[in-house]
Amino acid sequence: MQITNPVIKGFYPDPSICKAGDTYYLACSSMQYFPGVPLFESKDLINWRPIGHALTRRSQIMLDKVNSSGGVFAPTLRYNDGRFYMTTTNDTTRQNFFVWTDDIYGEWSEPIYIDQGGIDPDLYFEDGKVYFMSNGSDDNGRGVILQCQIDIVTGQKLTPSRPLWQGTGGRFLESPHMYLMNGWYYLMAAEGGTEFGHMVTYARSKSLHGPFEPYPHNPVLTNRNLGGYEIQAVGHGDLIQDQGGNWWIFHLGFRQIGKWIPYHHLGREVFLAPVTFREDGWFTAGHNGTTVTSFETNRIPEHVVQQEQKVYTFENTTWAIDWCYLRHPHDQNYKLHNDRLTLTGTEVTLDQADSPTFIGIRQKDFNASVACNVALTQSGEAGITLYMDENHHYDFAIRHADDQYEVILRLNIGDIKHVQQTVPIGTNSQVQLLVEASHERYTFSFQLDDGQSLELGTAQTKYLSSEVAGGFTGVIIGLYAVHEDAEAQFSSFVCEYQ
Ligand code: 6LW
Repeated sequence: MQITNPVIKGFYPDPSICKAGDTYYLACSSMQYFPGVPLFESKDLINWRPIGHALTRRSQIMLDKVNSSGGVFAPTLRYNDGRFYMTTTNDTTRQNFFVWTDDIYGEWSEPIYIDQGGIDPDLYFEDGKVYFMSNGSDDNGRGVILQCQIDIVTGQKLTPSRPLWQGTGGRFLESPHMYLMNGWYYLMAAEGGTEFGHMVTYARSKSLHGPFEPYPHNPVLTNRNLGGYEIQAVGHGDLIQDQGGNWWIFHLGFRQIGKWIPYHHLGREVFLAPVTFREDGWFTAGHNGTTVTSFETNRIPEHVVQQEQKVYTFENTTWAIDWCYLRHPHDQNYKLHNDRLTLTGTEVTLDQADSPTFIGIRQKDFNASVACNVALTQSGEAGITLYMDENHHYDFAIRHADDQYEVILRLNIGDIKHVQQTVPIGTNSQVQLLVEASHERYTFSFQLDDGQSLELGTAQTKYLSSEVAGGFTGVIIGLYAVHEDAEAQFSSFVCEYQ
């Protein structure tokens, strides 16, 4: 069958995967968004269904005023002896912790902290013992993977943290995962940074504690030499063996806007590539060590069809699963119904690294049309924001000013905050906002109840990219209300991908 990448689209970085019975589960990082650590399930490795999050309670994760792209970094998801474990870093508080659950569709435990620094923690279970790894640095400041044994009940360290492997010399050695296969321990990691130089490297040893011998042809997977190719920044992966015994790597990458437009605004997404173990015990990954947009494979049964949800509405999504808030929400400002949403604004604006009244869904592909009815019942401003971070967002809204209403398009690109257009709409307090997204541009228009419609202008997607804004997130289609007297009703939301 033909597999098309990415297998999970939109801002879902740092995938980690495990298997329980005949089902695969996958977790991603979530930075400043809440709930934290989105979870997915799949029966065939190709079709992934979102099922919830690991961090759903304030007590599990401190997100108050965390900087954008701070908060929840890369997780590792593991299943051992009937129990799921998820370990991650709160990069803002610089704490590593894990949570566990016996029901992945339910709630997870309170956090159990581990006194080892670094990011990208990993858990490895063997013979009743549990080993914890994260990245760190040695006495000379060089990146190294650190390992200690922990008590899985208390999180207490049972051994000192020991350096295991220094990688192959690429910058930002991170994302360690440990696997045992046919008598070899494989220590896989990422190097090169999560941008265009990203790569997957690995080493192996006969002992869990090393010494680790690097794969002679590292990096085993990277797209860093595929200039202009749509998929870039391939790295940070996790291995899984399928029911048929085949190995795969799930990893992050991003899709750049165009061949000569090396920017990405959809965030880091989840990609899949085959892994093949050779007779000498080393493994190769991808297609000539790269990840491609589509490939043929006979490893997945022919009857499996790769499906994709193209339309997202209030009715066919679940608030707690598909939507997210900026940091911890003030619950009283959100009324979530099946077919409509009521938001109450506060003084907190979208320009602050705080928690404005905002609920969003990831932009999952380049070409999309978004429509939503917005009715403003009092003063203030409410609408749709294409949100990268507090300094980079395009706001398209209805606003109350001088006893009249207007539609406003405001572009926020770093220090440049520009009102592109305002159109007075008299006493109309309700509009239908429409956004057409293509690879390179967003086009904004609106329609009034009497059928009148008007285009407000366009804006380039690349100014919302990570290359402009910095950070590790992607564009979220946010519905928002600002100003403490603002109350707005949103209905008939449709986001349709071509
Ligand atoms: C993550 C690090 C990375 O923890 O990005 O791609 C960081 N790699 O490993 C944030 O997601």
